[in-house]
Amino acid sequence: MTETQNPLDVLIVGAGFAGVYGVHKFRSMGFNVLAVEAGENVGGTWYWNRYPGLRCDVDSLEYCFGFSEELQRDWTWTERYARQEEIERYINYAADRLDVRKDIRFNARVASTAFDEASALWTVTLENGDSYQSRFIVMATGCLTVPKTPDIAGIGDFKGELFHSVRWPRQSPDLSGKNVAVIGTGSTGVQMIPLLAQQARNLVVVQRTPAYCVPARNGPWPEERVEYWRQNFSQLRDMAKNSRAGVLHEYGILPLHAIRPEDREADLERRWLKGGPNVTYAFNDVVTNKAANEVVAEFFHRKIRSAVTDPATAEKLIPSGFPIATKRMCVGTDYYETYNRDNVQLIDLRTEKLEQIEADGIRTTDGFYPVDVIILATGYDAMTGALLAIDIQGRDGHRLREDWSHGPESYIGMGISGYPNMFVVTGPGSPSVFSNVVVSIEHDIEWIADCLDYMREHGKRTIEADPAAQDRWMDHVDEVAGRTLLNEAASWYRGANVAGKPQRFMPYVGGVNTYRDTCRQIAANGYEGFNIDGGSDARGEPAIAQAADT
Ligand code: NA7
Repeated sequence: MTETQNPLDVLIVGAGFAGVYGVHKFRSMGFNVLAVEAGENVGGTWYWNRYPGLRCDVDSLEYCFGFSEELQRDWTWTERYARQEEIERYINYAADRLDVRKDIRFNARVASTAFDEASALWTVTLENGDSYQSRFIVMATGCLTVPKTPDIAGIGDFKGELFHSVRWPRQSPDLSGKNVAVIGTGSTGVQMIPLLAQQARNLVVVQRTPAYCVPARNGPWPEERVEYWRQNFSQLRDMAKNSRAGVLHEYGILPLHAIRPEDREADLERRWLKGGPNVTYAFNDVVTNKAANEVVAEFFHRKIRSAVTDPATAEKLIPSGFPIATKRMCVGTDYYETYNRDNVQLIDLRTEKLEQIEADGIRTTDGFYPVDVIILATGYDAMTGALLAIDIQGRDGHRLREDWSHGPESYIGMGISGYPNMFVVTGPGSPSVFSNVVVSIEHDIEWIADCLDYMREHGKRTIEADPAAQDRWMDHVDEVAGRTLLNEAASWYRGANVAGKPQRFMPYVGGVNTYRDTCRQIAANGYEGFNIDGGSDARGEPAIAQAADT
């Protein structure tokens, strides 16, 4: 069944932060827009994820929409690092205030999208067979939505309860009195483990790679801080947009060698006490200079040794084999201290091999750990997982799954050669997850909106990334990552956490500020690097109806 007689102007896939803003923005420009969303409600990552301890690792005052003074003024964040419930409530508040739900179809998972050359229309087909036609599609599918389930021998034989953090039940299971195992010590594991340890009878942590965890020092926002943000929001937001990561970190401006050793230590200590990832920005060369990196890493190692009572456990928790800050820094509360509890055991897979999961526990080369519950905190098929879950067919038989079989390729993260009139929000090749993702989402939606407006104004039919411009952009993405230590870690940023996934550093790390300037320049030069085609579609109508007149 085709749901609409007349094609839509814009169909958005996903109703997280990007989909909610996209519906509002494009609709306010007079476009006929619809979002389709697999979940029952808005929220995206913050709808699907609800595991114990889940918080955002960006300050709440910054991790929110910045385009509307009103939205900002009428909402009060309660804590420095907002809990999932609060963020989910915030997105629902924004969706209500912007009245976007009427243009979102929920419980609608997209199975495929196909571009038709003759009509220059996309057909978007849902899993239930319903389909829509649209002139433009905007993939707002999110970077961290598709769970990665590990292929561990015997996992199917486990007779207890098995949960994945990304699909945590709405009714959180009662773990009190149970023997629980957590597999994974990334951001998710680090947030969950201290809370699970308080509930469970025994907690077994299966660690493949130890985490670098900075203390959150979370707590209620002082009223004057909230008020300061309320009064100065636009300026502060602009500062964030013009920063390296889209966040108001305290970016060190000097390299390691320019700072005296005693001053380095004092500054690291000050930043550690302040909490949050600022400690990894103490020098401006932490991710580009091995010596600077090691100074910060050793500072962390000392902190771990002083937090953990048992020296053998402390050694197990000390990361090795990758530079600090080349995997996502974890932000936690009492993470290392949790290993001082009598009911917590740590399996370090660097020294002990996981042989298999059995009906009632986990067997390693060192012994058997009986458990009633296993929680997989094993992460996501990040950045490309949600896009490639959809069968995307572009021009001339292009299929994204094939085109990206050697790794994702895009032009400024938003356009892909072979896929006209399709835009990706926070796609690989853009700062995306290497930034405050809400700042990046807003940028991308606004850039796409300007582009749609340009297409309408000039009566253009299709816009598509030029293959040569895309190649040059990807060389640049590789080159800026290559100037850092970031390729030295087997991180999800590189796709290294998913077996068989091609490895390429996916986010653009040249800086949010630089990226925004580049995108602005591309638009100012008439969408340089994109091929723009035609004046009308096959039926002799302008590519986008002059919706401003309606
Ligand atoms: P991450 O950061 O990908 O962490 C997943 C963890 O699970 C990590 O410690 C993995 O070890 C571990 N893992 C994955 N597969 C296995 C198997 N087969 N056996 C043992 N351990 C395994 O995901 P998160 O959900 O914690 O966080 C993702 C992002 O969400 C985070 O960075 C924030 O941006 C928000 P590995 O490191 O791969 O050796």
